[in-house]
Amino acid sequence: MMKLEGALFPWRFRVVLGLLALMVGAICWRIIDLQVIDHDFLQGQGDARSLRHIPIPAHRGLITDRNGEPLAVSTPVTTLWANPKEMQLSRDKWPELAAALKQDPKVLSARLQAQANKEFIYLVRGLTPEQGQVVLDLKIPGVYGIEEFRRFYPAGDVAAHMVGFTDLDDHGREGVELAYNEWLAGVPGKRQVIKDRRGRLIKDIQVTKNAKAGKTLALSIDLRLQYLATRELRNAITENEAKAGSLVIMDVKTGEVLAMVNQPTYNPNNRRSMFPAAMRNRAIIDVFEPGSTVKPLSMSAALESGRWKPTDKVEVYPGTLQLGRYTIRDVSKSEGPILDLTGILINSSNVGMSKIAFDIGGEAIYRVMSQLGLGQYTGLGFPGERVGNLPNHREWRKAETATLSYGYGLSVTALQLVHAYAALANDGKMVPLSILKTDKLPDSTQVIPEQTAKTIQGMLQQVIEAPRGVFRAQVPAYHVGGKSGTARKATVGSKGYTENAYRSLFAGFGPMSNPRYAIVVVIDEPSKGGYYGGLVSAPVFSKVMSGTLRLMNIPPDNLESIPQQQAVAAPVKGGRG
Ligand code: 59J
Repeated sequence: MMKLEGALFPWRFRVVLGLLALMVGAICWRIIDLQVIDHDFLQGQGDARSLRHIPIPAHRGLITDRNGEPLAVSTPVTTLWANPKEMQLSRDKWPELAAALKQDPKVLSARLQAQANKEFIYLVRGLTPEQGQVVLDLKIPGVYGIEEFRRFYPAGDVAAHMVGFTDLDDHGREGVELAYNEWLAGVPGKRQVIKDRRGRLIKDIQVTKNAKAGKTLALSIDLRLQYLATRELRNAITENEAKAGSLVIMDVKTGEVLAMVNQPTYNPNNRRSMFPAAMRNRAIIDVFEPGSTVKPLSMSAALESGRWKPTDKVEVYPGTLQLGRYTIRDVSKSEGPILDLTGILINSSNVGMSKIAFDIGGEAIYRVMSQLGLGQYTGLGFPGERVGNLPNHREWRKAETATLSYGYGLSVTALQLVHAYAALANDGKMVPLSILKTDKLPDSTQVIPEQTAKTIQGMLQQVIEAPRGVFRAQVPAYHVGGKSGTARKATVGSKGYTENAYRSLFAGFGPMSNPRYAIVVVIDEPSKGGYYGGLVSAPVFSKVMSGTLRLMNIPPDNLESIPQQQAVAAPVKGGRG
């Protein structure tokens, strides 16, 4: 029998076996050490070392009024977010977090539980950096902060419809914020960092791309006028228990919109105030029948035709005019059976206006209205702008001709109406509209002969200053001109007009010595007491025009109109006592 070699050296065999066993043991130990005991530590270290790019937010450009007053400002804020998955491990910290966030602890834990498999939820956006730091200092695992910018609107509801607002991600949503988003937004930069798996910053390496800040935008509006217009329009709407309203002030020489306000309005700093009705920039997105406020335009067409002069006479008696089944009516009794052209405007005679319209034809009136921008895009570039409608007919029937001449059957925006009046005020020259501050006078187009425009200006001054004129539109110390209008509102859905829903209008300009500002006032459905444009809207025009002329330092051209102040009586020497 052959004996095993090993048997000859039993001690040597045992040593080798022992060594082998030790080596296997050591390897096993190392495996256990890496895979079980130090697993968490090593896993963490590996994940920790990863290179990332994170965006650097770009500062959004400032929006200012024409005098540099801030209307939209970006301030740094901290947004807090959580990794709910990670947060499941520290449930005991949830009440503390809820308290710091001033949130209901039940609501917060319900949210964190419901989103337990998510790795990202917003906790709260747009805290001040100080408020954010207080929460971050709690060092609750799974709670992180991001630096962002947030828009703040110092003028609040006063400039809301003009300026608009941005969404939570700082993109323009409405108004100028939307229309000029590219200009304002800038370009975000990039930063290279080392972050761990959970997004914690380990090391800031370098800025690979600098953020490019957005540019500043100076609007044409004057915040002082914006405040003035808001106050007067709001008061009138409250007093007359009206539904809504708009007011626009224009510089007739530069085409700049100096103020554009609407009621109701909203506060862009408070998303809870954003009801759809409050968010409408009615001055440009609501269209309406302008009624008698277009009579001066029809009158321009009459003068331009060469067939009429201001002193020509028209019979308006008996205040109605039958056109087949359709009756044209004058609402108020005229001062006499026969009126000249100025008298037709003063008495706002639909009959008189219609008779002139039949003579010159609908086409002539259409042409003037169209050239003055009614039913045309203004080119303002504002989101949601409506064009309205100015109908053209190949054959102008009498009813169509008459209704157009006194303001029905067409629809316009308040902005178009003020633009048309601005051209009348600017001696017939149309200047493109602008919502941005303009440095040089833009090119203008002569759309109405200068002499015609000047004659209309004189007639519109009479409309306000004549004995039976719209005296409520008068402005102390200045001569102004304008026209009121009261239009039944067309019924929605069916053809026809409502019995008791009106729109009170006023459009005018001043000062007459050198017209500089045009204003349109629209008040929708005044429901308390009177509803005539001359009663409801004319006083708003008066107050806003008065304030505008003063704020803009326009010298008075009618000092005789204000009663001379009584000389202060000198103290009588040696009087009684
Ligand atoms: C009116 C209209 C409706 C549409 C009529 C106002 C027409 C008409 C069919 C009745 C009140 C009213 C196409 S009123 O603006 O004439 O400026 O302060 O709504 O005439 O034919 O109970 N304006 N208003 N007309 N429709 N269709 C007068 C006038 C106007 C005033 C007052 C009195 C209407 C002085 C209006 C003003 O000039």
